[in-house]
Amino acid sequence: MTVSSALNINRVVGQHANLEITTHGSNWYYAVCALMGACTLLFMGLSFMKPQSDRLFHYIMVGATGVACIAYFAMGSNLGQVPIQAEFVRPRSRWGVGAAGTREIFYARYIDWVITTPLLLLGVLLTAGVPTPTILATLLADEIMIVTGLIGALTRTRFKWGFWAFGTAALLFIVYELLFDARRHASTLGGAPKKTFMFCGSFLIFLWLLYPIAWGLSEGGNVIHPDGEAVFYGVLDILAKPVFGLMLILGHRKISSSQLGLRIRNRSQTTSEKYNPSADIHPEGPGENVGGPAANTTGGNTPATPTHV
Ligand code: RET
Repeated sequence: MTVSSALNINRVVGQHANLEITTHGSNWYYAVCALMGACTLLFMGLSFMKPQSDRLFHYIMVGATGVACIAYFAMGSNLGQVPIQAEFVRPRSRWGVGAAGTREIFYARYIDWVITTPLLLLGVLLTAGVPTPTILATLLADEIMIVTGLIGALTRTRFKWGFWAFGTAALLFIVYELLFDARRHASTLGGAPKKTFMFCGSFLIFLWLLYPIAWGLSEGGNVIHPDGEAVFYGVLDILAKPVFGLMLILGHRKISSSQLGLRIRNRSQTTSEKYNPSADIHPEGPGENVGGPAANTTGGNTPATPTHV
């Protein structure tokens, strides 16, 4: 039985591909939706145990799991998808594809990722104390990676692999940035920020490199069934959001925002104090590493020059 026969709404709203998720796939998507929702509440709850000025990383994760919860609700309901003619039609595949013609492509997945993957990256880059312009460049690469992945998934012909290649190049840039530049910044900070960055950064790199493989087997090569695609991406997303989020938030228990070069006002400060730019003058002078923590060359845990956030 396909999900569409289980859910009447899809007789009206959803478009049907020859190859689409079954009720098993739909149930799995709903289960991940529930998990993402529960984690959103958990991260919200944990944020209330910290002062408002130390909640940035909680808010980042609440945003990431909250958006994923909605996307998984859409996918479980067989919505946010469109039938696309498969480039490789596999009438009798060992992996259960076994259908000709069109495959169900969930564009909702990419709308989730285009919003949430920059949040995950931001969490890691801020932990390492990377300067703002470099953070922006890395987030741009991330957006390019997701948008090219979406366009490739919606493409019928072999041109889809061109988009995959652009996306993978963008991912390699992100990996380079984390492995070389961000790692150096984290080492300058030392202590808990360095430890948290190393832990979360290497986990992120390992996981993210598996996504283009999942894409190649599902939207790209039409090798695995949409139910298999649901499990592959679902497991990756659970590791990349709830599990990664817990690691990041726990890692930040002993890190203050000022230690990372961030300047976040307290509620009391907003009424009684005005922002004083002269307090933020960077030792390297204007134009260099705008307020970023790389100025902290003393090593160890000394607070870096704050960036006004
Ligand atoms: C695509 C296809 C194009 C090439 C590349 C991709 C990489 C996607 C990644 C997604 C990460 C998603 C996360 C989601 C969390 O819920 C778009 C699949 C390189 C890395 C972390």
